[in-house]
Amino acid sequence: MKEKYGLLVMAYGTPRSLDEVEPYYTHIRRGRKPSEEALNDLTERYEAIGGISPLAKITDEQTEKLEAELNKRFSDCEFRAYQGLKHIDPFIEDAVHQMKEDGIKKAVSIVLAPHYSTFSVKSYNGRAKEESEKIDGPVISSVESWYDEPKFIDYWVDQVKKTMDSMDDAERGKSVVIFSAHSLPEKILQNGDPYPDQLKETARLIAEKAGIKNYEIGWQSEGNTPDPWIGPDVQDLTRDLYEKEGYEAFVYCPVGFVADHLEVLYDNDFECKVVTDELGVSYYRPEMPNAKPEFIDCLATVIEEKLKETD
Ligand code: FEC
Repeated sequence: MKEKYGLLVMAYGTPRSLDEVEPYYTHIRRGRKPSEEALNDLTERYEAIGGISPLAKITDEQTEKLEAELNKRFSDCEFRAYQGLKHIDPFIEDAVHQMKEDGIKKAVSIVLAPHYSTFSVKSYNGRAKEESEKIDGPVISSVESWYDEPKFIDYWVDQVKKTMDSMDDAERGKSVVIFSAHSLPEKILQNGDPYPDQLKETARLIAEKAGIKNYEIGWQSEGNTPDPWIGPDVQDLTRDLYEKEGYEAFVYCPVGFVADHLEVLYDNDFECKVVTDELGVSYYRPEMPNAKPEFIDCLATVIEEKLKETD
């Protein structure tokens, strides 16, 4: 009989209707209800991208396709996928309980975010392991990061090259690529969090292979809290680069994310575009990985490598 393996796919989660925005936002704020104003602001952002975020559908598709790809690659075990979300049901803990109920003894987990940080990946993996230990659930081997996986780098190299090829020589000569990830409070840096260095390395690897000389690191989607967040923010960076370097085309690559969702469709495609329109320069944003075959192949390779390590 084939060995059964749990495949725990963890992701941020998104409200599936406007009614779910409040409980979702409250969960993000660790149980504190948002003010009326903050809630309206978030609801308006969802409305601006069409009512709800496509993230739920994309995460489902990524999970299903990854399960199928792993079952194709491994003939001696059967992978069964479980989705565990950070801020909405099915929560990470629900997925761990379901695995136990289904008799899963061993599982491998991956977070659909390439860069490790104490705020994100550490908390996803910690919640999964803690719950499993509490209920004597499956032993979970967790992928910690995959920001330098060659297939991930190649995905973005192809996208950047495709974007550059769509420009004429004059525009290409005055273009800059901005690689970005979600900002986090600056206090994470005090304890040597690897997040910023991992983003820098992703950017360096993509730029080198795509032959891009003009590139910068930016941070986006900063939260609405009084403490300082890692910068420069992508919008400020756009203005600065325009003033200091005179670039005329801006290519935004939000490589810290893997799907079309609010933080890309609003924070890049709306907010950054407001700035480029105001400056009279071109806005480009290559396609996100979503559930494209080459990205599923990348995730399956990351899992395969993790399993080799734990054998
Ligand atoms: O619904 C969607 O389409 C968007 C989903 C979404 C993704 C996402 C990714 C990350 N976040 C990270 C960190 C933080 C921190 C705070 C924070 C706040 C929000 C809010 C919304 C939201 N995030 Fe998010 N994030 C997404 C959505 N995020 C909505 C609340 C409103 C706002 O601030 O805009 C601040 C929390 C606090 O108040 O203390 C910190 C990180 C990622 C990338 C890694 C990952 O995917 O886990 C890091 C997708």
